[in-house]
Amino acid sequence: MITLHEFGPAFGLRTASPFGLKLEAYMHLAGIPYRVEFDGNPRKAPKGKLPYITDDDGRKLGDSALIIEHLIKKHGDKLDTHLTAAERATGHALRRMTEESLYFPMLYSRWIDEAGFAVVAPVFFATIPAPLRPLISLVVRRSTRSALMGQGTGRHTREEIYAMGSADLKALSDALGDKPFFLGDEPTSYDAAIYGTVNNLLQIPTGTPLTTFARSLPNLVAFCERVTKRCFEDASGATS
Ligand SMILES: N[C@@H](CCC(=O)N[C@@H](CS)C(=O)NCC(=O)O)C(=O)O
Repeated sequence: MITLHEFGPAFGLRTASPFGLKLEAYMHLAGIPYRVEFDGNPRKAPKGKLPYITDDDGRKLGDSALIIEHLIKKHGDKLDTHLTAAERATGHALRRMTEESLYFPMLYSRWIDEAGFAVVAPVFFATIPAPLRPLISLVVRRSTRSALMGQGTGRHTREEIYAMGSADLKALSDALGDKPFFLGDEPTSYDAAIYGTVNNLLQIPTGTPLTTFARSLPNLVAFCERVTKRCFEDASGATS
């Protein structure tokens, strides 16, 4: 069975990582069995980032998009075969916007914004011995700040960063409209990807303008509830 290595649960999320949650949703929707091993250290991962998988044959694979490509080759394409080329293009653009644009304001809201960090740090660092927490906070925040500077988002003001993230959220909400899923009545791999990031944003009460704006978009909130229900709740309503 596949082992998914990802950051641990927090704030009611199965994993506080957008890309781990995306893979969990994808494998649930595609009916691919897996087990989870929680890991807090990306340095052991094949690409230095979490999540990664260890497949049945012991092979380790990093990057959620490459992992899904691998799963499709191995298990068949369970979610997207009915989509037209134009629908795939739309899904691709929305997924890229979510993962390569919206993700960075979300990262900023957790790690750099003092308001967000005050909420996440006690939970994310709960298992780290108290005397080590200040040092770990410093190291993680410094590396996140440097990643955000390199990518570009970190060069903007707080207001600009949240305006950019909110514009992405508004575009997602408008693209979804009143459909149950982004490309119609049934969930696709693109829904799994968008869900991973948006639900991470919605569930963590950072109190930042980005989270507040996300929570003001009823169709995106309902979309995430729908995917959670479809993937992780049994008939009694209990969450697995
Ligand atoms: N493109 C990768 C992104 C993975 C990623 O950014 N993971 C973050 C956590 S959400 C990480 O491991 N960060 C730790 C680091 O960069 O050191 C994917 O789709 O899996």
